[in-house]
Amino acid sequence: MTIETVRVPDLGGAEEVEVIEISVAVGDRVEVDQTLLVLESEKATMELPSPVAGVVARFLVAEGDKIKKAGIPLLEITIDGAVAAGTPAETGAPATPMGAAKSGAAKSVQPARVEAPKPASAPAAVPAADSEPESAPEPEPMAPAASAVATPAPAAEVGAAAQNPPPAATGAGIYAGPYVRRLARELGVELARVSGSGPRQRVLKEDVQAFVRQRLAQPTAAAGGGAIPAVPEVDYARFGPVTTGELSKIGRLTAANMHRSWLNVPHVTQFDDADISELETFRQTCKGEAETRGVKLTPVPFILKACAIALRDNPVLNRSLARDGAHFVQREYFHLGMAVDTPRGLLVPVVRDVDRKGIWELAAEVAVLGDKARAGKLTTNEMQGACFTISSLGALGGRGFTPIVNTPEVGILGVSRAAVQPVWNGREFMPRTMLPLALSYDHRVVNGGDGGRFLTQLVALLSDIRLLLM
Ligand code: CAO
Repeated sequence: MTIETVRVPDLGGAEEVEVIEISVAVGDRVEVDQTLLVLESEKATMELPSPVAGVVARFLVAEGDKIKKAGIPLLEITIDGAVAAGTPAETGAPATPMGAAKSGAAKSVQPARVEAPKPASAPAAVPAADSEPESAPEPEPMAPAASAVATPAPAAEVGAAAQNPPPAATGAGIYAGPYVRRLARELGVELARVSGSGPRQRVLKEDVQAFVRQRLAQPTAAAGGGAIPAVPEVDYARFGPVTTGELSKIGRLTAANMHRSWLNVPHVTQFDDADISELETFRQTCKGEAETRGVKLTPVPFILKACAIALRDNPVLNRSLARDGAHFVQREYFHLGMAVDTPRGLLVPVVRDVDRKGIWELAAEVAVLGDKARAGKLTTNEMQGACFTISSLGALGGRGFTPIVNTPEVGILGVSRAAVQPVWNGREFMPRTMLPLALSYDHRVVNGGDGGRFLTQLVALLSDIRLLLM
């Protein structure tokens, strides 16, 4: 039995080196020059090559160990031809890494300062390509220490491991020094996506740089969710007279909110028309009472009420996605946002507990909140807590539009202008007042079936307002 002890080489003036990576495992067959472990000083990373061919018998250090002296034994290798039964455990060599007494049977090999008989090609420790530049700051701690420990392995275990060697422990499972890890972190590069060109696929500084260069050179569309292509700057004045102006504060906030929703929410919009002929007839009959009450009765309060019922019966539309993307929050209340067009921009006051309020009460609240919005008198509280939003452009016109979900809500109803249309009743065309509806929803939470059921019920509720009482 011949055992080689591999020791810490000359530290080259460094006060301390750290074992930052153990590149092989007990039982691994190693060849001459194969990297055994990686040491890092303040300024350089050194891969320690094997001076002999053989089987790794045991480690006398673990990842994260800091070594201050050259000559400290690091690991032992059973040289080819030696019998595995003579393991270090039997030689009585200590398991503790620092200052461990060397077995008399073991030979000592220091790659940089060779003392023991060695193959002709006894290597010297070479600074790895990812050596930290002079100007680089103090190295950061490595990824979590790996499971390689300096415990003797029984012979049987060595044999089994040699047949089926475990992957070398590297903490995160990727071979890369702290400098490379830090570089990757700073550049936002996921190391797992970089192919390492170093020994044992070790990721080098050059690999990270090449990865970034390649990504930057890729067309944006192929980047798969990377940057948004910039809109080219246009000199409008070249084509005619122009003036410039500043967006209002509300305008800027709206732009930011819309952009956020547009980018985060996979939108689907479904369309349907509600036959509101009976609703309109009923509404006209209420005009007198509306005047008495001093309230304008428009279709909006009916739509609010119908939405609250449809939300109650289709609770998926009354959810929000939790930040972790794996959970949802189910709201048990029914507060509805109502988009209001104001001279200063779009505002969305919230009508609370719509399910518990009657049509007159809702009509009065819609008028009050609309007036407050236009007068710039809404409080922050009056604009918070919505479950779902209604955007009614019915008074303005238009046959349909696709509203943007007001995330983290998951649904929004766009209401367009009702118009009398010929509708086939199976025997004849009848003039019916049809209200175009568009339901946009967050497809991460709401499926087409959920959206379809919600919209179908909404259409039914508005087509037969007796159902609003149920
Ligand atoms: N179809 C036909 N007529 C409609 C209608 C519809 N869908 N909705 C409302 N109307 C009628 C009303 O009945 C009213 O007419 P009458 O006085 O004859 O009854 C008239 O249009 C004006 O209504 P209104 O706008 O004063 O009141 P409202 O309750 O319909 O709406 C509010 C209130 C606050 C929703 C509305 O004023 C508003 O600001 N809408 C704009 C919303 C918006 O900007 N959305 C886009 C957001 S995303 O960019």
